[in-house]
Amino acid sequence: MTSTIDPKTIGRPTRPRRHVRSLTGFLPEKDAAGKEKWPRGDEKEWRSALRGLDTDVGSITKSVVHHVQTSLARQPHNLDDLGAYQAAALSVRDNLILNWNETQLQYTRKAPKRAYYLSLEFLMGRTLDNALLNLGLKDEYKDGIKRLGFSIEDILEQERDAALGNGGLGRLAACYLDSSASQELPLWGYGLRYKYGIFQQLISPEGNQLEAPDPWLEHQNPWELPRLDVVYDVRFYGQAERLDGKGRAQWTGGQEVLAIAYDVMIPGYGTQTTNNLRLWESRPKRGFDLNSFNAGNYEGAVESSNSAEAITSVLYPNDHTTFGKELRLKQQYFWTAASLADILRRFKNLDKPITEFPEYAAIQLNDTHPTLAIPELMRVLIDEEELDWNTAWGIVTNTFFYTNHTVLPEALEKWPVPLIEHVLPRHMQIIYDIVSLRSFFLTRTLSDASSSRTSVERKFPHDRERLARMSLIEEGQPKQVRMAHLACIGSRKVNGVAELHSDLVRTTILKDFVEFEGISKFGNVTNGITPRRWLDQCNPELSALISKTLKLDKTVWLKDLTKLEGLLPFTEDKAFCKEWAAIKQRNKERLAHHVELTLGLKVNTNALFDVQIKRLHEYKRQTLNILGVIHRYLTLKNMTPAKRKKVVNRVVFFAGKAAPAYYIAKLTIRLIVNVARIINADPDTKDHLTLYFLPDYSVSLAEVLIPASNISQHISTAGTEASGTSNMKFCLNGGLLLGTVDGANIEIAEEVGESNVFFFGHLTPAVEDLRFQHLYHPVPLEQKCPALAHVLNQVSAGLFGDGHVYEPLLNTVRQGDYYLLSDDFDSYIAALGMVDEAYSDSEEWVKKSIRTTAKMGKFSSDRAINEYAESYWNIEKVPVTK
Ligand code: 26W
Repeated sequence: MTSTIDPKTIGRPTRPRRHVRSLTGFLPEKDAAGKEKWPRGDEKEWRSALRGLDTDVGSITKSVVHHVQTSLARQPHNLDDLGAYQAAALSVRDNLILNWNETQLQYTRKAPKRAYYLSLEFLMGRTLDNALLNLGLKDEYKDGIKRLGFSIEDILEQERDAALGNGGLGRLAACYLDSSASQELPLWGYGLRYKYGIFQQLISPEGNQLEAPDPWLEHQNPWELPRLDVVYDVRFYGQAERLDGKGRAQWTGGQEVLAIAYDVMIPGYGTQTTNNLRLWESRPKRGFDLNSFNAGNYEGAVESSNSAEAITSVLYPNDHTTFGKELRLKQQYFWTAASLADILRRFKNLDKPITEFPEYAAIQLNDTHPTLAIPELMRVLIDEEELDWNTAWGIVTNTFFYTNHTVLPEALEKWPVPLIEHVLPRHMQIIYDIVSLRSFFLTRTLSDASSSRTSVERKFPHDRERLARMSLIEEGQPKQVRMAHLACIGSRKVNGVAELHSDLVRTTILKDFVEFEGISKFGNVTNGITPRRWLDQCNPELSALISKTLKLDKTVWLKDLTKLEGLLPFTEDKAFCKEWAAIKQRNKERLAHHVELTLGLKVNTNALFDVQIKRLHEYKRQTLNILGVIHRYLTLKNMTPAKRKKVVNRVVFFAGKAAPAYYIAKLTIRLIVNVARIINADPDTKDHLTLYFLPDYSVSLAEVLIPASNISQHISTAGTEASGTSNMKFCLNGGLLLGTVDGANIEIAEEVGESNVFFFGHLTPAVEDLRFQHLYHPVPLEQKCPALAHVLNQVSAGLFGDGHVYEPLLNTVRQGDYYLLSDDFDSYIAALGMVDEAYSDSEEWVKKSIRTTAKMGKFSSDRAINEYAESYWNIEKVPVTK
């Protein structure tokens, strides 16, 4: 893409100017009768050619071979599994694109209100299998490819995960894309096309996590469509001069970067609707700076282009900890500015007054990462559209919606004022204007835009602390902008992601705003998961058994998951229970096979499979789990062989990445790996207890682990896990939940019944007091929890390698114990005992498993997305009809 320098533009303030005229979003002209005219050429010729794709096996084989020859330039003799995957993917892509065209044309025709999901992360995983299932063509492609001498299983393994996310937040965004398309809702996702996704995790023999880049784009990506016709300029740095008293300013100079769009097709399940995920890539506006080069400044010549490309080069691997890096700030502005410019361009095609913008666009902020969209829209409306401040603020606060995903203080983003002033001078001006002059917390409606006094002062006169607590600016060296406060006041509604979490958002981090703006603005939308990927795709046998038993085609219950309740009566059907248990056993053997293949280790499949897979974080308490395993090991060691024979054999699986700079999390991985090394080799205990840390956790690995669990652990300190979503995935696949009274665990227990889950630990209200006790009235661990003290001492003593290595980790428990391991240890061990006891009654266990799956209907992401559509975005379904 060579950029043409238009001298007229040098120095003139730029909205992210569209470079090349994009033809999308336009409709055929209409004749006098208002009927669409055929744009050009012979209509009959076009129409006979414009037919859909045949999807019989023969046509599919032809289509795959067509791509082998023309897209890959390969022959049957030099085609490997990767080539066969690429050809099959390109063939499936043809179907997606045709549906995508129809869907986008329909949206342009109907011009409905649309929703836009702004997320800095989309943890998509693999696409081929999901696309085949959503198109309902898996069997056809399975046979078609078989005829060409390939197995669908082998070629599915060739695809790399699109791992453009860290964990829960990113995967939720991916599930919501699947549900929006499946529910035929006009929603687009906007994100970044990182060159490198989340790092690949390697584990050294000592147990150290090592990180390697994830070059997921090294092979052509068949699931994206480069849109070189959709390009925007984005400015950084420079200076912003106030123009007039009306709050307008001119932002000039600095660095301009190009944003290029790549579209990813998002097929709905059992519908032609195929929505869009638009990912932006950064490119230098001026490729190569010839002048610097000619002046011999070779570094300078490429510097600007490197810094431009760097913006979308890599995903920040931090989950829950902000680092305030300039490049991260540039990522956030680059993405929000390009997305807003694109959304405004689409709205402008409707030729409606700008004040009607909120009636045609609802923009969801996925956590605070896209919060700069608020001052960016203000900038465009004031500086470009020349609206007055209050009209602009009214539009902004009726367009945005903000979802909070964590209350952990270290995860709440705060950007240093000097950094924003340097990178985004105009936006810092606008943020200051919001704080002081113009509209700090002005009422929403345009009508009472006249009053200028800051209304917080009016509502809470002389309450200086409250004003300081609520201010967007946190005093200090340097001052910082509280992004959660800006996201809150700039949004029409705010929500948390599970009942308890939304309560905590209302009563802790945004308490002052609830008291100021009223509780109605602060809602809850409990998270969900897509049952297509997380049941039908990853557990096809269970899906088939459910269809057979409910006597319903899966296209019915997969789109109305409450239908699973129809399974409840079958807990009394012996044959069904037998088949249910057999499928679980086969899924356990499939996992064992995967472990043997990847780690060369044998897994005892005649044992209870206990799984904890999620990002490594102290609040998620993988440390509690591994200390519990050591306790079990020591208990087994003290048993007689005869006694050991009576225990429930257990295999424990861990998986999860630690943020590269998160030392304690990495130490936890090292302890887990070394405990495994010792206990798996211990002849006394290895038949009764084994442990595995599976490296490089990903969406694809989760799809193998989740169907195989008997029990999964979600043991975060109460009040710390906003929701959790893997808990829902395990339960949907008949795994039972061992957890704390936290996040969505609570709502899962409400649905499946307390008797089918294993709860333990202190409740949220007790947490603060216990922490206070720890600090001001500490009780020696030996006295408080001898069992835990013994375990820690064994580790220190070197039972699992040099004990000194683990001291920093052990001391987090011995001193402060911020996450209350010492307070929950005994009830945790008791709960593990309850699990053993329950598992020993295999018949009742199977019934618990069936009841759990049967009552998971609420946790479909279709339910969650429909809640957003109805109670937040106010958008309606737009079925794609010919
Ligand atoms: C700035 C660094 C950073 C990066 C990501 C801070 C915070 C995040 C995310 C909000 C962390 C996250 O993924 N939160 C998880 O979101 C899930 C989806 O709502 C919830 O189910 C999890 O409980 C929550 O931890």
